[in-house]
Amino acid sequence: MQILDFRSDTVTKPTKEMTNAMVEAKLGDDVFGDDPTVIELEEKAAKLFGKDKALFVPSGTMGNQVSIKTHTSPGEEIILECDSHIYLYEAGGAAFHSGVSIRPIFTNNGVMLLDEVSDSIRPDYLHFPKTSLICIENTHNMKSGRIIPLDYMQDLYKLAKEKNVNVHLDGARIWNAHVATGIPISEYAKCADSVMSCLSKGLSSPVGSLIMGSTEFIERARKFRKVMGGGMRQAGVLAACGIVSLDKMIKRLEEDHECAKYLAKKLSDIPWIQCPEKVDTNIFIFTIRDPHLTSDMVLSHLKEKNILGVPRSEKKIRFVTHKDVTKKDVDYLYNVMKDYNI
Ligand code: TLP
Repeated sequence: MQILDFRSDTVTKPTKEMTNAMVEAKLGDDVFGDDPTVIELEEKAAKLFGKDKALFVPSGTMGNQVSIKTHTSPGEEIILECDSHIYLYEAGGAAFHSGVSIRPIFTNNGVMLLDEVSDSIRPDYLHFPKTSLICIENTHNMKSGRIIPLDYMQDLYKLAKEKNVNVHLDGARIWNAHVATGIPISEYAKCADSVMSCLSKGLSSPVGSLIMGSTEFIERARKFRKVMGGGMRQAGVLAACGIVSLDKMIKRLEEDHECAKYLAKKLSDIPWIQCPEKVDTNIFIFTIRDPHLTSDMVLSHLKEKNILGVPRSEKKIRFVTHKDVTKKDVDYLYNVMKDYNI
């Protein structure tokens, strides 16, 4: 039987159009700066985000790490939300690559209170590190794919600029926020000095992410991408998929959102499941109510039935909807979960 893979939207396989585009791609050497397909992708992305320039990078993690490195100097401090990807899932990269300390702000919904952000920005004082960056994540992965509201982002950016601090947006899934709200991507991007966004999640490219920013920022970032080993040669084979992602795969994210809402509705009638407060996009993180059950127990049962999800803690499990799962798959998942004998 086929495996139903709800672990992440990163598991999506490239479309036929992508594999054709890979074969047809005009190639150069991107470290020499002359791969025409990479140039085309970067120009398209810069335009979409309303920034001067874009830079193609192998992964979202590298995109975030290169951005932090470009914005900061060792010994400085960055502010971010306690459950953000940069804090939880990048293997301590900000300390490792950039030598910065991290000031996490605790929230229930991914929205850092402006007063707390303001209080966390260090005054100029001998004993303090300099606060040089605030990072935000939209949509917020660990808060069940929640959309961070645009007006909040505008207020946060205003505050940051008043305090002379830069803002980096981890917009790995900003496409999902755009599709769900109808707000242009460039409006979100206006609230940040740099943006990272992934092609290899719901947009289904096999590999690749982008960083967008000013010309000066991207030229410095290019150097750090090289330092981190992210300079790729005939990268046009990958960029060709990225172009298909931008041209053809954004609008269809609506289907993933609808599927996630369908999943949430179905699973809400299972007594041992506590659903998230709301499901804005394509991520569904639920809590196990039963005191005797753990995530690992539930997931290994599901695996026996050919369903995959990921643990987010001992009592939390994540399912993500994407192009390669359907409502029919959700029905099967629901039946397996409903019949789980606890
Ligand atoms: N997230 C992955 C895992 O690493 C958790 C996933 O399956 O969701 N920012 C955000 C908000 C992300 O969710 C991710 C990937 C990244 C950055 C990093 O992207 P990659 O995996 O391309 O390094």
